[in-house]
Amino acid sequence: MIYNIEYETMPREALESIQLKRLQATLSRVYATVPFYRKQFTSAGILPGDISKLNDMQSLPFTTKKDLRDNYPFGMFAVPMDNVVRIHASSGTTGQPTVVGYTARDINTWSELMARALVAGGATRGDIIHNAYGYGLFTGGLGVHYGAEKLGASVIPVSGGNTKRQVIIMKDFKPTILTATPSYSLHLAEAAEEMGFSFADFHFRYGIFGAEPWSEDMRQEIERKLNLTAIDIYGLSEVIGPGVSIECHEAKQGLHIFEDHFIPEIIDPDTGKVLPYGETGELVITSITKEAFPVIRYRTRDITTLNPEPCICGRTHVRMKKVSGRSDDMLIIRGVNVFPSQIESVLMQIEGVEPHYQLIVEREDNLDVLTVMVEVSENMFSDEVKQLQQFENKISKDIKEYLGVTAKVKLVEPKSIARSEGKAARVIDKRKI
Ligand code: DLL
Repeated sequence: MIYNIEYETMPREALESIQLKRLQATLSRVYATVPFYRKQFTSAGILPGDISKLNDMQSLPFTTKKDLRDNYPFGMFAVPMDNVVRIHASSGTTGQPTVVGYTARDINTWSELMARALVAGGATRGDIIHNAYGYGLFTGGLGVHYGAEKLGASVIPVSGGNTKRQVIIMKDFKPTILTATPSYSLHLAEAAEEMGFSFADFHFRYGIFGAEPWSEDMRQEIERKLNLTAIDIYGLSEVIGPGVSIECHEAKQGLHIFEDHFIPEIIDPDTGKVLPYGETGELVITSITKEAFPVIRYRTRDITTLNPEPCICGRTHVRMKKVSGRSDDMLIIRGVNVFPSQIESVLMQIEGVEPHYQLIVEREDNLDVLTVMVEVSENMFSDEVKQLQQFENKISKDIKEYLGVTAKVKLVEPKSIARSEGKAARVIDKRKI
């Protein structure tokens, strides 16, 4: 099923003509109302009226997270506070949070996009959605909530945390869709098992997971452990929250970006050059319908690839590949570039390894040392020390073979790595402290 047939299956030409109109209107508005954008355009020698075709936008300057921080808290808002009905913020790991605002119309737009997303991910009006994304300043909880209500599904606003109570709710209310971060979904599965339940006894059809990178191998692990079909949803607070893009359950091959609201580009993160479809680089997004907090050519830092091929689901919107990581999450270990998700992929292919791991990076004698802490299954951990050492060596060898990076592997007791109720902290980079 498709929630908004007209827009989601619009032929390319019509879609691009809408994009151009909306882009032009957004540019004129931000130029008139946001001093930051007026300054940016002026220093690039561009007036909003100069943009007469979509490609012209490539001459507009990028907007970065630093720009948002410099204008903390409300400096990037394009409407007076009177018109702002909601504020969210992303905590970020360093420095000031990023603050975003929504008008009543923005909330409507977001709800529609989330309703579309839920339907693409397999939901219908008849579903009961167990929404374990955090409610609060984080956009996940309320984003899914409004979309679910717009669709007419039943939403359980359980939020993150109180994990045991969540298991009881799953058993008693019989929800059919789970929405959570992938890492929290595994925590829920583990808690259910500890309480003597299994997801096989629950009623989930689909899980709609996002807010953090998770590899294809992690998807398989989740589908196996939770007995559901796992769908990837992507978004970021700066652009709207969840609902920028989602996989369709029909293909599960790339995430459709709602292009009637967002214009995506892929750039080379080092040079800023726009790359053609099919090439991998940093995703840049321009929002073309937002009122309170529009962003122009926002550098997401997320690494992906765009695919314009038609999709079996009938949607015409371009698909982005599963995000492999953020350019600022990329680890450089003695000169070798590696994303945490690549290590995750290697780990998930090894039998006896649990989907809980942490990467610790340190510097010893001026050399980078990567330690991979990984949990193993109960029965494996009770094995002899010698066997564990052999297993550590095998994992280390696999990582070296697949990724070319040298890592120390440390097997740790089951359940000893901290569980998250939201986004998992996969990397501790002591070089940065
Ligand atoms: O994480 C919004 C969201 C909520 C998306 C619920 C999906 C589901 P922020 O807290 O601002 O917003 O974090 C945004 O999280 O730039 C990516 O680096 C990462 N991210 C989000 N979704 C995915 C995903 C929400 N599906 C940042 N795969 C983004 C990989 C993701 N990374």
